Amino acid sequence: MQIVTTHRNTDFDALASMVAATLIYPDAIAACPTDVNPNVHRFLSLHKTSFNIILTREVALESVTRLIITDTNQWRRIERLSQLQDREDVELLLWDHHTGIGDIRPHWQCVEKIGATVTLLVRAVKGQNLQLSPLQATLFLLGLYEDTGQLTFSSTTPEDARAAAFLLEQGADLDIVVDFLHMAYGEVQKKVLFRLMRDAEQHEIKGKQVGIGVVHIDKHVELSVVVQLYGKIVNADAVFVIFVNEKGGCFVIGRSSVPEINVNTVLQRFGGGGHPGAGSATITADRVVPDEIRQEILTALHEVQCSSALVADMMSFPVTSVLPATPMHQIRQIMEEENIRGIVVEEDDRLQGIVVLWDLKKLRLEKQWNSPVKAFMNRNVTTVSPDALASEAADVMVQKNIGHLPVVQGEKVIGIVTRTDVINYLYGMLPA
Ligand SMILES: [Mn+2]
Repeated sequence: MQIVTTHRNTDFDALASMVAATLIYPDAIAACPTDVNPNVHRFLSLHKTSFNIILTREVALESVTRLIITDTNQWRRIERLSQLQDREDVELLLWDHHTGIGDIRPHWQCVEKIGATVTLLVRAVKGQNLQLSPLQATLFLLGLYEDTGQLTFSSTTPEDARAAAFLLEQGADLDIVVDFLHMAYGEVQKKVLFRLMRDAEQHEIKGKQVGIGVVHIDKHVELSVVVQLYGKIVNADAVFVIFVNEKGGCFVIGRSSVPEINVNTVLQRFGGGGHPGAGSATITADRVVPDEIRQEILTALHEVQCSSALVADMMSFPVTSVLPATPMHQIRQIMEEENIRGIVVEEDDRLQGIVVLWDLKKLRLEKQWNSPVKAFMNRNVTTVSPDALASEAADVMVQKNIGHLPVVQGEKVIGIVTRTDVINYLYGMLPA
């Protein structure tokens, strides 16, 4: 009998590695320790029947011929099956990412410094072209994320990230992953969270809920998870927390879950940055008054919100387009039927020109209605990129007095901005 096992206080990397090993060694049975971590326990109580897992105490020790150990190199962490350590007729295999000194002396091993042990097994799964079920992929991703802090721990390797990509391709369910991953909160984080709950202010800015807090800390710890959790608990669209250290310096962490609030833009004012959804800024000026920073964030939020809408947010699509050979009478018909004043002319997915209602007035003779649109269209078209600011597009249209601004990505027209779109934008009637 072949047995796979793992360490006591089984975490997700351990459980995932054990289950993955049963794919690599199809004749092996997974034997799980009795004491597993609480979140693993919760996972197993729901999914136990989906995996073929027994308890270590159910293993008939005398019939074991091969023992595959995952995620530990120490016998003392192995429940019951450590009794097999001196049996010469048992072949020992080890898969682990702990490179410290251990006392397990395997006959064969795959031990590497890598973010998660399961990454090593995913490598073997890929190598053998094995297909994973979405449930297996989900469990493996849980293990991988737990041991790498969602790929943020410094122990994370590029291969861990590639393994995560592979598991997502295999159908790993991120909702389930998030549900079972418990972030590790230390005492400092708990204190910070408590103070935020007690002291942080809630503001409503243009219909969005924003939490802003100031917290004094004397120890540098991982704080972004707390900021994120606080935002979730108070159901804020965005949160900004100013951390003040004992030297008087400030560190701001921002998170946003709505496109209207761009954390990167707000924190750039303080020399920081990041992404629209997450960012930070370190303020090292001599005199830092947290309350001034708080005020400036609020000011930024009021300003940024009106100017941060992008062309992609305001444009109309799909765009009505025709081929250059389309006769003018058809252009007139389309404009009437669709009640539009401008039509884009494209060929092979490339913008060739634009024809607007005004152009129809150039036609003097009846037979001209049979001429192709390319004879009357405007070839010198002003365009805009979808990630330009909405305000920029509005400025261009006002300055050039044009009513139609095609939105172009590469050479392809993906939308159009009309005067109606600009008016809706200027009067704040963009869809939320
Ligand atoms: Mn591990």
